[in-house]
Amino acid sequence: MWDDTMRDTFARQGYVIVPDVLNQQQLDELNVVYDQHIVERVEIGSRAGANKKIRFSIRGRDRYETTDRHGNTYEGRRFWSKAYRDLIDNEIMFPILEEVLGDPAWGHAPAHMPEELRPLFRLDHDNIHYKPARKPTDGEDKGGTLHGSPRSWHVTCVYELKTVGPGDGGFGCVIGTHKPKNEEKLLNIEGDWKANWCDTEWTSQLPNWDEDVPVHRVEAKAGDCILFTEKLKHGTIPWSGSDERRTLFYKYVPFGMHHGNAAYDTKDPELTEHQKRILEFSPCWFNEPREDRDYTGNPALTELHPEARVESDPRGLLPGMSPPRIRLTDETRAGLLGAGG
Ligand SMILES: O=C(O)CCC(=O)C(=O)O
Repeated sequence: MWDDTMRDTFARQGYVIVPDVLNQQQLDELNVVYDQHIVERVEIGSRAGANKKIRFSIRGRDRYETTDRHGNTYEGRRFWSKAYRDLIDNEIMFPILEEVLGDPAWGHAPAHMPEELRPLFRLDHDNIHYKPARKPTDGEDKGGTLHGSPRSWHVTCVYELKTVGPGDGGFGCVIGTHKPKNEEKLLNIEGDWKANWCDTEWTSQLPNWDEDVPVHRVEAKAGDCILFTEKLKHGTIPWSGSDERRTLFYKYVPFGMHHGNAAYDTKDPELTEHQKRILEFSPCWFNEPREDRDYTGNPALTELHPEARVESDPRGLLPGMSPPRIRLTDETRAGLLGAGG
């Protein structure tokens, strides 16, 4: 399934659709749990007087304090069901992730990461996007602004639980902008291109848009997975589908490369050992964990990998690709530079 044609598409566009990743039974199981969650959230929304723009995530799950085998403590989150847990290491997506997060040529893993650590990527966080079915008389849906940067280092699996058809909205992106040369074309467009990037009933693209960086409104069947690199400029297109939008986002990072650090319940007895490994923080890091969190209870997150460097060597990257930005405090940077790195 993951062949050179798909690799080329992913390298050129910054995203690719991996078809038929989930079968009907998996979809049914995921949708049953989704059904229960939607009912809960819609009720909360209407009590609070909120409009029908509902965006929610798995954050509502129960929390548990846990400690992993490296001594890190988490305020962990539980998954809803086996079907959701199985998405962590979905058998079709896993080998693809292993390659795009492990091979520094793709620009996610730093080039100085030792070979044996490259397969050890991690689930950093997950999101859910939901939209109710819309009628022409429903009010506006604003959608979202473009974000992503060629120096990002995370990769997302977008699972569609219902088909997204032509003109429905949902995931959109500006193809090729994961490469700095194309991103530059976008940055050079005069006007607020972040907000005005797509023509819909409620939004319009800037008239001076550069045709070299076209917007894709991505359609996908229920069960398909849209794989995209967060280097790519992407965002949410307003929803106008006559059916609901039900989308899951699983966001992965290379070993020791921190992003959002959701912190999962790594002791959940229902997780497999393999899944636990993918959820645990790496035992040491190549970029600094987030500055806005307190990691004093997490020994691994204060441990710099001995091979850490201030920059990832760009030689060996696929054509046009950018190395990951190595996020470091000034103090760590100075320390590494002082040590010659
Ligand atoms: O599919 C979407 O709604 C866009 C999602 C998005 O912007 C993100 O995951 O960062």
